Amino acid sequence: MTEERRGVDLIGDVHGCAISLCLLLDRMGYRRINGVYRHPHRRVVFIGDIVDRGPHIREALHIVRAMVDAGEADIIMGNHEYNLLCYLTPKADGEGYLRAHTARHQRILQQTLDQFHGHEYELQEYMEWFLQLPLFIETDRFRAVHACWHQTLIDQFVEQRGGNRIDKAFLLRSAEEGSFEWEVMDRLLRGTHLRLPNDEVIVSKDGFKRHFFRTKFWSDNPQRMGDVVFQPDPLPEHIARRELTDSQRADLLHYGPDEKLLFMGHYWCEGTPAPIRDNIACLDFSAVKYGKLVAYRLDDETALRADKFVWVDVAREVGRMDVEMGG
Ligand SMILES: [Mn+2]
Repeated sequence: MTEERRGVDLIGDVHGCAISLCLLLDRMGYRRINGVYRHPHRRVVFIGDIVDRGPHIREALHIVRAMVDAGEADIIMGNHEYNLLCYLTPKADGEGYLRAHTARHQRILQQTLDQFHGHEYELQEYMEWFLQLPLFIETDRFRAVHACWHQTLIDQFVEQRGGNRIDKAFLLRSAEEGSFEWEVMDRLLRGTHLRLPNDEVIVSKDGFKRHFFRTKFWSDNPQRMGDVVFQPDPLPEHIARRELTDSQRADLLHYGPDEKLLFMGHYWCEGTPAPIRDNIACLDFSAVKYGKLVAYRLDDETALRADKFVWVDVAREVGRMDVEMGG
């Protein structure tokens, strides 16, 4: 079977849920051969966010990287891989790090740092690997990006870089808010958002204070803030009812219904996996919050189908994982 005829299984945010990842791969017919999960006529695309929060982050990275190195999978960068890179990369002038070591930032990646304690060399190697991960993938059948397909930025990026990857200099510049590099990483990996009016703050379920809410980039002619919100924490009623201003509307992107199939992660969806629209699917169903680890099994269809989602319900992953950690 030629490479381009292989079916593609796209997998959403793993966040250290390595046992669930093994169960999901097993359920889809992948078998571990010499330490690498393989399928006779399918391959995987990981949508990013392998790290942070979950109980088996090193194991999850090991499984994913072994597949990528063996040509059994591709992976695009998630905002958590990017954040970790920035957290561990000193600024060019040596004054601190690209991502400040604040309590808030540290809390998000604490499990990753803890689980790599005593494996600092391995972590450093993963940082080099993260740095060269593609930000997006486009094939004749589909597109994949962690949070938001922004065609204008992607076109500019490809023109400037001749491909879909950053490098160290790009990473350093991406720490400067407002730079082109910052905008690319922010939009593609964190998505679009709007500021809450009147300096209001939402406290998310996991205790983070937020001045912004995450927005859809596919709404057709939205009128109110409630029409574009896309996150598990609902907007307070008085904010949801608020009319969008022209400039806010101009900031929202529109991924049209006739565009290529698009897969993303990132958004902490809940409930039963299904397409958002015929050509858009989110594969993040909050695995690390005891939701679902989700895959979409893509073949030759040109409209997404609800019956092609596969998932495992994530149980509390306890104990040691029996994963070969060599290499
Ligand atoms: Mn995520």
